[in-house]
Amino acid sequence: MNKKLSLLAAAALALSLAQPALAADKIALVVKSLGNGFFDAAHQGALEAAKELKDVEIIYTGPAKATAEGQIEIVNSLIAQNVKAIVISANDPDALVPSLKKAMARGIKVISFDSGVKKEGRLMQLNPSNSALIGEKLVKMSEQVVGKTGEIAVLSATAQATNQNIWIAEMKKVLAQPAFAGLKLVNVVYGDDQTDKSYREAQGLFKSYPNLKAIVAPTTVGIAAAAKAVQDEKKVGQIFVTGLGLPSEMAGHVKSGAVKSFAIWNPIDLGYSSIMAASAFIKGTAKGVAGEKISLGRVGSTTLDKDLEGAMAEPFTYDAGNVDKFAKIF
Ligand code: RAM
Repeated sequence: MNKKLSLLAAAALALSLAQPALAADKIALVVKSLGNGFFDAAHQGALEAAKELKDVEIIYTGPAKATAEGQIEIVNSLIAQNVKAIVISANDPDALVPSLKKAMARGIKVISFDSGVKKEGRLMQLNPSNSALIGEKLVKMSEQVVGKTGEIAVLSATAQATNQNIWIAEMKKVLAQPAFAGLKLVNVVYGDDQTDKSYREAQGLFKSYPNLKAIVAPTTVGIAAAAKAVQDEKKVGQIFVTGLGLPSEMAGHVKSGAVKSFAIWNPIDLGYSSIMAASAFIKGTAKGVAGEKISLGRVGSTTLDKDLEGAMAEPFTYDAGNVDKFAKIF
């Protein structure tokens, strides 16, 4: 090699060393709040998707408490960090729209999952399952423990949570049917997806409604806290708890008898699917139009409806027969 050529080769080598291989696309997974086992499982699925996609880095983030204000701050800082996509489970359907619109105006692909934002604030919403089906399941599981007549109460997450509010509205539609006329929904209270507040709200229900037969908690945090309160206050057999829970957090409560059955979809798959959908938008293979089929990798695909929403899978029911097996997974 002559001197000129070797100098060129050295320069080329220096350049290649200075410029690392293509930087990974940053996808932010913004959850309702940190410290929630449901979102930890979704994060696990997100990491799995990133590994499969190879060129993706996950930024897992969320506020300490499930508030829209906390999420707005986070979204604004993610815009400044130049992330490629934001995947959010929102604490409010409306409040986040302006900051998410700002993100989209800067070219960031925004999708909501689990708890959605209004259509104008995202390219699509990935629902874990069909909302009407979830509402019906919650009522049917209550009927199983209460029987045809009795008082039930809902212990929800936050008052503005999009997903819980939709499920409660669906429950009310089912309860309005003549077949469920004997089930009386006496109150809806909010534990804000905090264990201590949910526990206190459950205790409050025991006091206010001495004839209460079931607490239905469509939140993994609320259902575990309510079941513990039932156990601690020695109300097993008198008040049953049902709703949406994680097998890993509920197995002990099924054993205590406070819970007969509960439901959930696979949160790992939900996190995985959300990142796969976000990646399709980054690559430009997904556009976000009604009727479009969005690929969710190993989970399959979902078709967007007129509101640009798609669903992942059906909820699965857990009881003494299968809870231990799934408790090892999520
Ligand atoms: C809690 C959260 C989440 C919800 C589950 C069922 O972890 O509120 O949004 O989907 O419960």
